[in-house]
This record gives sequence, structure tokens and C-alpha cells, in this order.
Amino acid sequence: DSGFRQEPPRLGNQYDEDPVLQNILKRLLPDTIMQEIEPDLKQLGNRAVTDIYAMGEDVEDPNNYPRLKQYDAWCRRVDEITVAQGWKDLNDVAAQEGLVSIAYERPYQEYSRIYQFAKSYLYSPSSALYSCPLSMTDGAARVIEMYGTEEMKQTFYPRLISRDPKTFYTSGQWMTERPGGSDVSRSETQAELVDAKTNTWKISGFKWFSSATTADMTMLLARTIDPATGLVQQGSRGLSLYIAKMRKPDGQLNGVRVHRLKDKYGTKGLPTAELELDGMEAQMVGEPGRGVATIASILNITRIYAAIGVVCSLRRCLAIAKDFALKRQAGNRTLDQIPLHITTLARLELVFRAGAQISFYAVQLLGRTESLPENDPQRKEDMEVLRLLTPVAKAFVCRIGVDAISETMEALGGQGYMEEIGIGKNLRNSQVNTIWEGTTNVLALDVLRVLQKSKGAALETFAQVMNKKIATALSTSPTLLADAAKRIQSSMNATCAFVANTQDPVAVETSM
Ligand code: MFK
Ligand code: FAD
Repeated sequence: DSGFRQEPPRLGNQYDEDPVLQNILKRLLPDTIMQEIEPDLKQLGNRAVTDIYAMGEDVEDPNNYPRLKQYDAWCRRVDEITVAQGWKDLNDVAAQEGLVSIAYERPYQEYSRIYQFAKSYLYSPSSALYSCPLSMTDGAARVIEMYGTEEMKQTFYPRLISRDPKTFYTSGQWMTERPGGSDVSRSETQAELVDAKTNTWKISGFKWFSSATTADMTMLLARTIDPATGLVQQGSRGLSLYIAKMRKPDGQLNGVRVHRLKDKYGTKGLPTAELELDGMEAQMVGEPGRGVATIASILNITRIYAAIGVVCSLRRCLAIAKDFALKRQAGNRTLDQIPLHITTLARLELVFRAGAQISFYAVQLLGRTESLPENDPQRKEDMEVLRLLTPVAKAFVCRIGVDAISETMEALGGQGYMEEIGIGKNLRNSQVNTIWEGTTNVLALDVLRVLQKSKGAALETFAQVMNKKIATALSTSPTLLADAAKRIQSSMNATCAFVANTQDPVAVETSM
């Protein structure tokens, strides 16, 4: 028929079309670094809507979802997982683009993290969640850098930060078990010493969620059987961290049986599995009984990935909604001329901008804490602020970001709900960020942990740093910011006073 055809929304270069990212980078990076990295960001901004986009679409095609073959024709257990070609290509692109390595090559010292996360932000919304294995790979590299033995630094570390797809390793992170994911102290998996000289252990148990199941290696928690007594300590102080390869040198799985692939609401291309461990050969990382504290270095990185992951998905969905508003007509006006519609988009834009600022602030602090000398007083302050900011950013940004993505769908009316538009995938893939790496309430309790451990000092430091930032901002645009600044300051001061004046943790908890 010859009836009306709506001109579809379009996505251009994802770096060029993102003034918010550009302005954050201009603010956080010295000019010389900005000039050096901008061509790289532009090329990735282009790839995000061309070849990387096509790889993500290939992964999201239901015909290509991961499949598990447990037995071969001869009833031999094989546990082969087939993934989309796009998934493999996304791995290679990630290595070549340096999505993990930039953080460890540190070409720009403390600024390297900002560069790396800017690239992750551009790659992620087109990557069908390949950013998930990358985030855990990044965290694993950091744990080895901080706690690994010389051997681990020579064998695993160079692969985790490799730019060559042939040598690049990705890592899983196995914490969650059937009795509890938030509360890992109930974990059942046990590790038995095989050879003290080579630090070899055999691990048996059941891991309830493993997302990077096709990864090359994993970091996992297990309850250590005391080699002297044969006993295990209950609670989380009985847990140690281990590192293991997924396969033995002969190519067989390393004491792992894939019980089942999970049937999930989103993250459809990600091969999340239930795993039975039966004598998985592994090495202990860090001190026995310090598993949770050691793996926290991964958590504190993957939590920033989760916040950035939701922010960049929200931006992608808003870009679709904004372009649609320029083209879609209601009455005799396009939507961008209708105040009611624009007010909605502006509110969502504000959520996106706030989320981007908070998340990149965490990235900036992460870079500084990793690069500044240990005795630098700035580093001590940054570490305190980062420890408090990370759970806040992850919980808050993911929570409000997912709600905002849902609303961008509405901004396209019925077309927003259509699979081809891409908002549905972003919504499904973002929703999980409110759950994995700690639910919103569990992260609220983590904030409480920081306040209790520092006896409120962490919040004092945070308030001082914020007050300095507010003063700087006020000196540049006094009238615009005065009212907001006053409200932030008074609420911060009230919270600090409350925490300082109460010794009762329950009272603090109920006030949050
Ligand atoms: C784009 C997407 C990117 C993201 C992809 C991710 C893919 C999905 C992967 C996963 O979901 S992996 C599983 C993630 N699981 C969680 O996040 C668990 C959530 N639960 C918690 O965070 C609990 O609070 C916790 C497991 C940490 C409670 O454990 P414990 O042992 O009962 O807590 P405890 O006793 O308070 O803390 C033990 C030690 O760890 C303490 O240190 P000390 O012994 O020195 O005092 C704590 O201070 C320390 N600790 C805990 N959390 C920390 C931390 N240290 C630094 N940072 C933290 N976040
Ligand atoms: P529970 O801990 O049982 O939580 C249930 C509810 O109770 C939540 O609302 C929670 O907020 C609340 N709750 C729990 N404790 C408290 C408390 N003390 N106070 C107040 N409320 C509380 N894990 C891995 O280790 N590796 C992976 O690769 C991995 N991949 C995943 C992939 C997907 C797609 C999903 C959905 C999960 C994945 N997880 C993985 C697991 C994830 O980290 C856990 O699901 C999450 O940590 C929550 O644990 P749980 O499922 O046991 O829920």
C-alpha cells in the first residue's frame, strides 16, 4: 500500500553524538591525553554502530543462544557449550581494543582507567553483555597484581591483559552457591590440599551461577580444609580464594561438570551455568580464610562496570528516543516540539547525566588509587572515598537507570516495545545489574559496613571532599548551583552528625 511510513530512528557515531561523555573526559583528562585518545574513541564510536553492533545482534539472535551438549554419541561426558560466532568475535575485538589491557599497561598512569572505561562505555551497549566476562577478567588481573604469586604473575596475568586474541584469557568469578549469594558465609564448596610445595588444591562442590562459563580460568571461593586437622571453619572466615584453569593441558574440563545452562529473563547470549565441581585443581590466592576480603578487589571493580554498564545502556536508549522525537509527529508538531514529551526526555537525560557523573567519578578514583604512590596522602583520601562511593554508585545508578531505560521504551510508543528497536534488549540486559554483584539492599549494608568499620570517618572524608567540590562549582556558576549545593550540604551534614552521634548500629541501619 502507499500509506504512511515512519522514518526510523538512527544511531550515528556513538562518541561524536555523546557530548556528555566528551565533557566528562575533557574535565577529567589533561588536554594532551584527550587529544591523543580522541581518534581512538571516535573509531570505537563508529565500530559500536557497525561491526561490533552486528556481532551483538548475532549473539542476541535466538537461534544463536548458548547451547549445552553434555554427552557425545558414545555416552562420554563432554559438556560442550556452543556460543554465537558474534560472541567469539566480541572477545577478539575486546582484546585488540585493549578493553582490559589499557588499565594495566597504564599508558597514562592514573588517567588510564578513565580511557579504558570510556572505551568500555562505547563498546558495552552493542556487546550483548560481553562486558560481563571482561569485567571479571579485569578484576582477576587486579587480584593477581595485588595478591598473586610470582608464578601467577608470569602465567595468568600476561594473558588476562593481552591484546592478542590468541593468548588473551578471560576469567570467571564463582562466589554464589545454592545456600546463598548475598551471604557467601553459607558456602558448601570445599578445598583439600594436594601438594603444599606447589600450592595445589582440589575443589569440590556446586557453584550455582557461573556467567563466564566459556572463560579460560576462574577465581572461586571455597572452604579450606585445614591440612593439619582435616577440619573446616564455618562462616565466611573459613573461605579462601582460589584460581583455576577451566581445562587441563589435555583439553578436558578441569574437574567441572556443567549441570545446566540457566534459562534467563535477559543476558541471553551469556552462557550462565550451574556447575558441579569434582576435584577441580586450583591454587590458593592470598591468605587462607581471607577469601572474601581478597575477592572484594574483584567486586569493587565489577561493581563499577555494572554502574557504567547501565549508564551507557540508558544513553543508547535515550539516543534512540531523542532521534525518534525529531521524526515522529503528533498533531502538526514533531514530538521534540511538545513540552510534555520533552519534559519526560529531559528528566531521563538528567538521570543519565547524574549516573554518568557518579560512575566516572568512581572510575577516576579507581585510577588514582591504583597509580598514585602508596604514601601519597591523596591516595589515602581517594581510597576512603572510593570504598564508600562504589556500593553507592552501583546500587543507586543501576536502580534508577533501569527504571529510566524502561521509560525510554515508552517514549517510542508501541515501536519501543518491538525487539528490533533494541530498547528491550538493553532493558533486559540492564535489569540484572540490580541483582548481580550485590542487590541494592546488600550494597546499602555494605555502605553501613564502611561506616561502622571507619567509625563514621569515611563519611566525614566524603563530606569534606564533596564540600570542596561544591565550593569549586559555586565559584564557576554561583546562581545556578547555590540552591542545590545548600540542600546537598545540609543533608550531608545531618547524616554525618547522626552517624557521629550514634553508637547503635541498628539505629544507623534503620536510618538508611
Ligand atoms: C557490565 C556488567 C559487569 C558486571 C558483571 C558481573 C557478572 C556477575 C558476577 C557475580 O554476580 S559474582 C557474585 C557477586 N556476589 C556478590 O556481590 C556478593 C554480595 N554480597 C556481599 O557483598 C556481602 O556483603 C559479602 C559476601 C561481602 C559478605 O561477606 P562476609 O564475609 O559475611 O562479610 P564480612 O565478614 O563483613 O567481611 C569480610 C571481610 O571482607 C571484611 O574485611 P576484614 O576481615 O579485613 O574486616 C570486610 O571489610 C571485607 N569486605 C567485604 N566487602 C568488601 C570488603 N572489603 C572491601 N570491599 C568490599 N566491597
Ligand atoms: P539472595 O541472597 O537469596 O537474596 C534474596 C533477597 O534477599 C534479595 O532481595 C536480597 O537483597 C535480600 N537479602 C539478602 N540478604 C539480605 C540481608 N542481609 N538484609 C536484607 N536483605 C537481604 N554469581 C557468581 O558468583 N558468579 C557469576 O558469574 C554470577 N552470574 C550471574 C548471572 C546472572 C544472570 C544472575 C542473575 C546472577 C549471577 N550471579 C553470579 C549470582 C548473583 O551474584 C546473585 O544472584 C546475587 O548475589 C544474589 O544472591 P542470591 O541469588 O542468592 O539471592
